[in-house]
Amino acid sequence: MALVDIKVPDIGDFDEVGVIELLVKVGDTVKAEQSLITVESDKASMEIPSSHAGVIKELKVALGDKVKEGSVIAVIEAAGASAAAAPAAAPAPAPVAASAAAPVAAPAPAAAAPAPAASGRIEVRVPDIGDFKDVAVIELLVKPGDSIKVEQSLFTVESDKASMEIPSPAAGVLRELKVKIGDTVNIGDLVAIMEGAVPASTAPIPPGTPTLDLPAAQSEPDTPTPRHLPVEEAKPLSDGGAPAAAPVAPPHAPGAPTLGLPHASPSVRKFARELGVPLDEVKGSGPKGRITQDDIQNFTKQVMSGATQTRAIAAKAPAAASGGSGVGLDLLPWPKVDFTKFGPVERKDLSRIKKISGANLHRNWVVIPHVTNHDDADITDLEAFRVQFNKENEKSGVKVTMLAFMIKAAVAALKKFPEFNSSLDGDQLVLKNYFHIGFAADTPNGLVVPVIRDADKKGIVQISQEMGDLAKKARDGKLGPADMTGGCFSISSLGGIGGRYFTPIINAPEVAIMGVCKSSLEPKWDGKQFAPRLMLPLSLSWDHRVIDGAAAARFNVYFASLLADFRRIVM
Ligand code: CAO
Repeated sequence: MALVDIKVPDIGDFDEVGVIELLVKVGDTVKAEQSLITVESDKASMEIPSSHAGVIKELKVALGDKVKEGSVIAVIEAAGASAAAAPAAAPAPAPVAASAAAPVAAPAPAAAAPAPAASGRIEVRVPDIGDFKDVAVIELLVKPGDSIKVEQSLFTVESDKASMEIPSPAAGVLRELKVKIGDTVNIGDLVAIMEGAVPASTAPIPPGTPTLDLPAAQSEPDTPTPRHLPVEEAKPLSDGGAPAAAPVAPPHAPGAPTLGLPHASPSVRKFARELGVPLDEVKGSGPKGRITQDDIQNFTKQVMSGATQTRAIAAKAPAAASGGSGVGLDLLPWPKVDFTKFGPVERKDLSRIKKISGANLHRNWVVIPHVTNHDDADITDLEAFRVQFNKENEKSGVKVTMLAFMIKAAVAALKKFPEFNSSLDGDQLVLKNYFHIGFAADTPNGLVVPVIRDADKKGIVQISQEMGDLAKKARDGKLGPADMTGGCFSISSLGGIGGRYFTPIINAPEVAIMGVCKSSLEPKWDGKQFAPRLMLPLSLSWDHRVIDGAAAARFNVYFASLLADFRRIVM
């Protein structure tokens, strides 16, 4: 038994590639050639196999690490191997560059400088893709008429160990694409006709030479192209004649299980990473469920519009309690505690309302960039009027509440600042010409938000009456969907309870919410003296994707000014 360092073999011209998946863990027994990790560049993803059978004693890489040829990825206690015999990384395989026009017979180095170019028809052929036979075309990345840059990926092929994009060997206009999705291709197949600058020197592919190369082209120095892939029978010998750590993988087997990773090309993976899209939650619309760039864009649009949620968001509250992994948001798993160790406990199911509202609140909190502005409204005169009015109308049976005045003030403020009466829909803002105002109601089963429809067309007394009816319905658990949908803006009042300020969570797809707390008498300077004034604390939360801070401050000031002098509402 000996400890053997397993190193990254020759992976071509890359300086460094990212580790995107660990396929084994410490303690695992692995076979020779079993894949240990998956690495990825912007053009290819590939599995790095073990050069030895044995038990993994140490994993030297973590997700996100960068590795390059010679990096030690694991230490294995290898059966029957001596440390001295441990192979180093595989020697560079026979270099092969991409074919463009007629292939040249003589071998040439991979990084061969391009010879002077000529202009005209270019036949693009499949470059050396190692010993793979009948590799499936799974994605077309260009179409006839497109202007193509050198190295631009034309289509993606896939084996069971790697997916790779076939780059163009030259710049020009694509005249004809000779392959379609589902076709299988082999080295040398004519796949496209282009018109443009032809690199006169193309890479040679000595027939029958086993190689580890991936498609290559005349690379620009700073845009390395992946070349090397694990291939069967490609076992270059080390200097001493011992088997090198050249990775070996079976040839493409149609229908064989693919990588544990979601089905997507390297460039799509990169795109998803840049947007922070969890690929395993995206439904692929390509062949065999392959995820395309459009799928990523559509997923992002849906998340942003609130039409869908990532698993991390949707499952957070309930999953958190049940020990969700937190992987989607890169959070620590929810703590799992045996509370009975510390004292007696009881368990109670969350109410149906709490489960639904919890998931919605959590989505809104995570997806919307909330900002909350606090202010105070002087409601001394309005409260005096309200009390007086209620006294005069005691017999009517309707009590006018401060909240009804606030609903009316909200309508006026929405009219003055229309972006507060909007919803985001992808890249568009939907501005509403109606005024339905929701109010948060506390019920024994949890929080609900009934909606006063067309509040602009109703008087304060009618609003108070409807609010009373809806609040009762809410407490009795009798609100229907029609009572709770279509809101433009919400008010959450804790005024009857207490507190100073808080951060109300926006009720998506609305873009703002007003939170109010308990008013209190405060000394205010009137220019000559301190006078007692009844001050109402306001907390306006707003969606920073739609509303700017200055607009929010103006909204608050205007809202407060209406409550301070309600005559302004008719001005
Ligand atoms: N400051 C001081 N007193 C206030 C007040 C304020 N801002 N708002 C209400 N009050 C007083 C009322 O005048 C009333 O006093 P009286 O009984 O002496 O007249 C008392 O508090 C109770 O009012 P209320 O709560 O019954 O009536 P309302 O119209 O203010 O609110 C409703 C109705 C349904 C919104 C409320 O009962 C409720 O459920 N509030 C909780 C909302 C909530 O949970 N929000 C948090 C959501 S998390 O974002």
